[in-house]
Amino acid sequence: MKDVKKKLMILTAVLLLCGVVYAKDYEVKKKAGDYDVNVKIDKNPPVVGDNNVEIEIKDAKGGYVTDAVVVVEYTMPAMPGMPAMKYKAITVLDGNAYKGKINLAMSGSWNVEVKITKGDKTSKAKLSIDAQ
Ligand SMILES: [Cu+2]
Repeated sequence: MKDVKKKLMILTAVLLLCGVVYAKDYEVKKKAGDYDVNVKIDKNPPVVGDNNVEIEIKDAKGGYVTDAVVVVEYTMPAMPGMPAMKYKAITVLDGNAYKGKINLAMSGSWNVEVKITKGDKTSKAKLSIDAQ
């Protein structure tokens, strides 16, 4: 009896360990004008509800851009029984990354636009995510 418990505990530990190893962030690299944009979402795949987003932006020289205003717009086109949805999330700079939260109202494909404004210039990175 004790042996079975021990085996179960080891099995659980192995499963937990695997979970930790494979629970990777959802990550996409995109170009926005001259910028290299790296978008990370803490859920993989992104989920219906809250998802934390982390955005790193590098200029053409490879340096972090930390003085921009970064907004995330996410939309879903109209579908039968559902009007088009459009939301906006602001981000706050933390270290070298802009952090924000997007709340996906339903599962399916969302168009995400990262708008980077510096001075009077706005650059956009577009991606699409599939919420589960
Ligand atoms: Cu929808």
